[in-house]
Amino acid sequence: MKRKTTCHTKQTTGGTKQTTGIRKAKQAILYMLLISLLTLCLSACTGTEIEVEVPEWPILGFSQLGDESEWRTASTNDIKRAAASARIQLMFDNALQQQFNQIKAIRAFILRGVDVIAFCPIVEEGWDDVLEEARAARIPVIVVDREIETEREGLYTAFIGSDFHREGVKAGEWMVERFAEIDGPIRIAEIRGTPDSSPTIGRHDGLREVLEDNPKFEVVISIAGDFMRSKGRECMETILQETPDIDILYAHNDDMALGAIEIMEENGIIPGTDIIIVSVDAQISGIEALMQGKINCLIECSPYVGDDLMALVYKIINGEPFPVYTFTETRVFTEEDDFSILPVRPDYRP
Ligand code: GYE
Repeated sequence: MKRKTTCHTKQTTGGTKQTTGIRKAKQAILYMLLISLLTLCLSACTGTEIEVEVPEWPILGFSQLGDESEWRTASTNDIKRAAASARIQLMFDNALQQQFNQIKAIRAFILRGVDVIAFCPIVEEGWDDVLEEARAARIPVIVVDREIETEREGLYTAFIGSDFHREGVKAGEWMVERFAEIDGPIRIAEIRGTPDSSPTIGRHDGLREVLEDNPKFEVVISIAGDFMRSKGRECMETILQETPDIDILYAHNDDMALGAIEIMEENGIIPGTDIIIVSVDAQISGIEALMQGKINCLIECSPYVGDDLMALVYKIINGEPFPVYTFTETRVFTEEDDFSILPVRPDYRP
């Protein structure tokens, strides 16, 4: 694709990691700068406006839901890196945990006439109107990370993210195996993520599905922690006040597990020994806690979908066949693993 331009040429990129992608993006920016400089010199010398051809990058409007967790930071960095590497111009918006900010950002992308819109929906419901607007503007929409719930057909073009129900099931299966030789009742405290979000719903329901067949387990308390470390601390304080006698803590993400661990340690409880801890994400701090024996089991949820997302953007724009649903892998890492095989984060693919 080629775009005619004058001295006012402008391309933006995101991302800061020193990867091959970033190097390529830097080269591209240098190239653009050189062309702009050359154009400026020529027009200054001749007094005329000169047209040069520069490669046109597709524009992706991306609405990130916030920056509540280590997972989210990794996701944002990965999207920015992958866009730069794939030569996609990223219009990035951080909605600071507010659905109305995401809706506003999507409307701005529609007005701007971006090529593709992608967004990580903070909650499952409430997207119909804005997605109808995108459809009316004929802009394809990719739902990333979390899922949406809608009665209407065809409101989005593709989904890329994790299977949260499967994560809940894997957490439950690990608990069943870990406590196979131990008589019940086994008392579980659950710290949930953001209410009405798809990871919270999937991780909650997936666990329940397994526990239904294993009645010796009982979820004695379940409270929402919004996927934040500070809220994990608050939730653990409540748990210790209301139901101190628990065997397992099941946290819907590492950050909340780590907040809860701080409170346990402040109260003389040994995390991973006095209370068995299972959490979801397997980001770097979670992996470190697993290696220190403070977390017993991590269910992986990968934020690294950037490269697949950018490939999808190109396929959609070019009218090529593409997968409508792409799910990331869900591995289980435990205290019994050989730590040398644990993933190194960020695990950018070559
Ligand atoms: O598990 C949590 C984050 O939507 C899968 O959101 C994501 C979740 C992730 O804040 O850490």
